[in-house]
Amino acid sequence: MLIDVEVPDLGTDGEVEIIEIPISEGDTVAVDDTLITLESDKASMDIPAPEAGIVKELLVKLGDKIKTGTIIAKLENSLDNSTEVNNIKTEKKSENKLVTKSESITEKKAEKIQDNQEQNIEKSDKDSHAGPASRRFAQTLGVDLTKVNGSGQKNRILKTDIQDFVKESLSGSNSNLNSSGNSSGLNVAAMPEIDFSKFGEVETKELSRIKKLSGSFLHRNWVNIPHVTQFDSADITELEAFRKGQKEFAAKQGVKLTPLVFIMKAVVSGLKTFPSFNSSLSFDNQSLILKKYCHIGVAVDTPNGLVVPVVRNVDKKSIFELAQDLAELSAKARDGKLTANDMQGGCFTISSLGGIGGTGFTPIVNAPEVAILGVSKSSMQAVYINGKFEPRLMLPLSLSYDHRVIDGAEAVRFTNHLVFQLADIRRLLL
Ligand code: CAO
Repeated sequence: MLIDVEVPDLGTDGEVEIIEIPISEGDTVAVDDTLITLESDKASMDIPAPEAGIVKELLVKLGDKIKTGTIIAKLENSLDNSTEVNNIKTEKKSENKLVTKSESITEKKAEKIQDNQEQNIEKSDKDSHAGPASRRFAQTLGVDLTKVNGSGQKNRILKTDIQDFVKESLSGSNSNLNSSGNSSGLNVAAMPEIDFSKFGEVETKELSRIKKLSGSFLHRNWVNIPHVTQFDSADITELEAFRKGQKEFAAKQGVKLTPLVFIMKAVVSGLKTFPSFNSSLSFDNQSLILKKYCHIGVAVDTPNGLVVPVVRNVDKKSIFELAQDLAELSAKARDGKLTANDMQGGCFTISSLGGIGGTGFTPIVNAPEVAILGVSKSSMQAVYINGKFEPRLMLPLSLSYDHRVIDGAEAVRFTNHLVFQLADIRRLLL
């Protein structure tokens, strides 16, 4: 049976604009599915399908102005496929009541439709301009509408905008899905804007360009990567004795030897022994890209903020060459002269705060790398060796890693390896 679907009593004689048509001819709709959305000055309202069926003809288009009684579509009732046309007319029994004449729609059902419509009437939200159907759709998917850009008239959010938003979220380019939805996205309350001058004198200083940039990368990495940090400490008593013994010789070669270059060599040995540490996840997160080169990023503290220049081919360079590279890159960094190329292509990062202090920290993985080594200040400790305490210079290490790529056991093997290499750097030659 073909039924004419009319606009029910809108409570006004005026015309109202069609702002959304989520269906097309040929679509199958269930009872109460939205056929069109109307918007007046004050409210928007969905017109639902009175019956389940197939939309045989759509008689209106986006932007049309229609009023109570306008026939908007011809619907083929799914229970009866005859082509007989039955007009289901809306009768104004009382103000704001929708009742149909058709025998196929009972009084009860008509009331249900009316209830549904009254529930569907919502005031346009100032922050997210969306109709009831879009709102319900967003709610079902757990989407926070304030995060969705509307492509409809007056930036109205359409269902397709919500679909696009979800697609984008699933592809990993944003993580704004509501935690009540099926996604694992975040639903974090926004920071309130606080007037600190209420509590005392303040001064506002703009963040440096580097801080703004690195802040957004750090935040992205912190939120997107499941981090775990593994702690250990390496006995570098012999290493330090050797380093100090070579200081003069190094100075004659024009370089300054610090523990960092030895740590870089130990890390390279670790990357060769545990290749998953020298890898990146593919864009779709389905495979691991293993790198055959060893470029190591070194975090450098500059007056304008943190930068991470990359020392190339660390596996192929001598300790002095590395010290030279490190001195050049950190000078360039502090002078603000690093190029984009100087900061690209790293396989693994070392963040050394040992020259400053601290006993341990949890560095943030520098994506697309999968691990980062934090180095804190070495100190003399009483270490129990062969039945007695001995004074040993211990170097605290903290390895943060991407748990999607590296398991805890592998991480401990990696730090064990670093500890083993640093305890006797002759092993680095093996
Ligand atoms: N334990 C004890 N002493 C250490 C040490 C450690 N782990 N690491 C370095 N030192 C000593 C050095 O040997 C040097 O002392 P001497 O002159 O007596 O030899 C002194 O500390 C200063 O070293 P340095 O910091 O100049 O040199 P470096 O090679 O260790 O580090 C660089 C170079 C560029 C990494 C460093 O200057 C730097 O910027 N570190 C900060 C990195 C950072 O900010 N990380 C945080 C990132 S997250 O915000």
